[in-house]
Amino acid sequence: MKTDNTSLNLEKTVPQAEDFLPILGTDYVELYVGNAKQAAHYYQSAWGFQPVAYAGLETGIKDRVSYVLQQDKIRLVLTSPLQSGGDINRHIDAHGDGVKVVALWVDDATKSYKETTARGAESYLRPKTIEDNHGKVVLSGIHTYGETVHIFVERKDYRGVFMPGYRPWNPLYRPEGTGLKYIDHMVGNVGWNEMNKWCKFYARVMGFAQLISFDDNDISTEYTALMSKVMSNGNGRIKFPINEPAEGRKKSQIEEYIDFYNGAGVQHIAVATDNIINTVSELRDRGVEFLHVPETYYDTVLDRVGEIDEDLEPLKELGVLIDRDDEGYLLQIFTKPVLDRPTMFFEIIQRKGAQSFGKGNFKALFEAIEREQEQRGTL
Ligand code: TYF
Ligand code: FE
Repeated sequence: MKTDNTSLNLEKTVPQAEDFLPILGTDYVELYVGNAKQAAHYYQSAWGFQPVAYAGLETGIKDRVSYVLQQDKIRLVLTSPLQSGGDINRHIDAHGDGVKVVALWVDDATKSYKETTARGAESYLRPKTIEDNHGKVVLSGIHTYGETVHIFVERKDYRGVFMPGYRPWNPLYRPEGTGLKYIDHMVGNVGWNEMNKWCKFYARVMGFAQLISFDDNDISTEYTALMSKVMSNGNGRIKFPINEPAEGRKKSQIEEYIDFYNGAGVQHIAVATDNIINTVSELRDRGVEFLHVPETYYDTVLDRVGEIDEDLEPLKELGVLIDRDDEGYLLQIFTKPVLDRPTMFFEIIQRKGAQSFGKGNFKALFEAIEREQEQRGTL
C-alpha cells in the first residue's frame, strides 16, 4: 500500500479548496438489462428491494420500460428496450446486463454540468428540466469510464415518488427488505494502464481526492494481479475505487471482466448493512450466492483483527470476512457475479469504525475469485 491508514487520516484533514461539485449522495443506479420485468422480480424477491415507480407503455413511453426499486437509501432503476435497435440494445449487446448510470444527487444540476464540462468532462446530457404536477427535476450528465455515465439529479423542487415520467408502482408482491441501507462504494474496472487516467479524471473534473492506493504487491496472489486507487468526493459520501489489471502468472480477474464486458464498467456495488449476519443469512436463504472462503481463514483471523463484537461461529458459517485498521474493523462478503457473464457482483459491508476496504482480506478473496475463474476456464 503506498499510503497507509495514517496518511489516509492526513488526507482527510488537509483543508480543501471550496468544493465545486457538492454531492449529497448517490441518487440512483440504472442498469440496462435484457428483461427488466424479471430483473425487478429478482431484486425484489432475492434482495428485498421495494417497488417504487414505473415508466413504460402505460405511461406513454413507447420504446423502453423502467422499474424503480428502493431499499432504505439505495435506489435501483432497471431499464429494458421495447423495440429492436437503439442505444439500449446496443449497450446490452456489447456489455450484457450492466450499470449504465451512476446518478449523483446534487443541489444544482446545471452548475454541476457547467463545472465538470468546463474541466474537460464529455457531455452526455445537457441540463434539462422535467416537470409534472409533483414539481420539477433538473437532470444533466457526463461520460465516465467505458460507456458508463454520471447523471446529476437536482430534486429539491420535487415531491413525487421518483421523477416526472414515472408513475407509482404498487404491486401486491412485496417481500421484506434484507437490511441493506446505503451504497458504501462503487468500483470501476478500467483497461490496462488506465487507472491513473481515470483517477485524474475524478480529481480534475469532479474535484475528488485519492484516499488509498493498492499496487500489485499488495494484491497479487500466486496468479492474478490488479492495481486499485480509491477516489472520494469532498464530503466523503462518494467513494469510487478504480481497478486496472496487472500482469500476473495467469489472467487477472480484472482482465476477465474487461473481456466479458467488452471494456471498462462497474465491477461491484458495495452495499452497507448494520447487521451483516442477519442480512447475509436472509440473502442466502433467498438464493443469493456468495464466494466461499476456506474454513482455515477463521483459524487465524482473530489473531490478525483482535476482539470483535460478533460471535465468530455465524461469521464462519456464512463466510463473512473480517479486517481491521486503526479506526476500527469491518465485516464484508462478496457475491458471485449476479449475471451470466462474469462481470458485476455485490459486496455486503458492515463498518464498525474502519473506513478502509479490507486489504487484509485481499489474498483470501482473490484466491476465492480465482477458484471461480478456474471453473469458468478463464484463469
Ligand atoms: O472495493 C474494494 O477495494 C474491496 C476489495 O476485484 C476488492 O472490495 C478489490 C478488487 C476486487 C474485488 C474486491
Ligand atoms: Fe469493495
